[in-house]
Amino acid sequence: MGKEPGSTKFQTDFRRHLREQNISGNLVHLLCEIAEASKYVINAVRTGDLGVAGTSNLYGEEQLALDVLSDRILRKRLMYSGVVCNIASEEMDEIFQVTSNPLGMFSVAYDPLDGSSLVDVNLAVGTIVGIYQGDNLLQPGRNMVGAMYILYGPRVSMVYSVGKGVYEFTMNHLMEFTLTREKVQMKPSGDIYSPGGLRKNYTPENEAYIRYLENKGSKLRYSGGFVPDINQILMKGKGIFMYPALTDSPNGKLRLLFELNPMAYLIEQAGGAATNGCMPILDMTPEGLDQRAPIYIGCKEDVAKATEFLNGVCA
Ligand code: AFP
Repeated sequence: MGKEPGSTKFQTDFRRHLREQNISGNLVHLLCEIAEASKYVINAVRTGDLGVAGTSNLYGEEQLALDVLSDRILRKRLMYSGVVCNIASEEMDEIFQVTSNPLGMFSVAYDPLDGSSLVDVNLAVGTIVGIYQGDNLLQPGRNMVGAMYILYGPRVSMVYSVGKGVYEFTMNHLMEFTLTREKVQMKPSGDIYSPGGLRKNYTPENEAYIRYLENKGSKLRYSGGFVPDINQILMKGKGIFMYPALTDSPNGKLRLLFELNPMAYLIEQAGGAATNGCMPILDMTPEGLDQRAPIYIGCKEDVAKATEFLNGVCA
């Protein structure tokens, strides 16, 4: 939940809001460039080719034309922003160096279109971005200087934080992002759960936690899209999302750099928590671009309870 900004004559736009946050001009510029790039991604999602691109990514997953197009839109925007030194994308095999001089620069890790396979059944998808100062992308997520996602759903919303709380902007009919929620805050616990992965592959510990949630009356809400599923928990301020360690994939499915760190940063900024079952996601040091990790993310008490049930069992 968050404070709805008072109705003001002038809708607060993103750049004006950022300038009021007393952050560096370079970071304001970077965040605005990403917001601008999302408008071209929206156009691609709405009208683009839904076919396959005939290529595969680092994980050997077939890339959809939309994945490749969205990645190219974001990468070009970041390359020419003048404030980015290194780029890592879920759709690229390695880090892309824009400049070797990290002074005053940022490095960006992003998933250009998470859940892209959902576009052809008209379900919500999103862009996820994590921002680091300097040139090191393989540092713990706790060192990030900002994170954001753009959710392409019935409405287009953008949620960001630079460490001073979580804010939501919604795109209006002129394709401008205007402030719709300030200082989003999560409740201590909630009644929604988003259980990723095949139940037949759950560990006994995770199975026990799911049964606990069901017995206490939590409602299952799962779309298969990380961004809309997290957004629901964040904006309603209640619940927990998990993509756990599975018997056939002990590190779960989701990627630490491109999916988990940015969302963990935002959820912690809103008073929630995110763990791999043993330690906070943001304290993990990525061993490589393709590192995956189990995740339990959402209300603090729900995440703590999950850790209790897991009893120290983690990848
Ligand atoms: P795609 O990006 O390959 O569509 O996967 C989406 C995702 O990475 C994430 O958005 C979802 O939370 C998760 O996968 C869903 O995975 P399952 O399909 O195994 O539930």
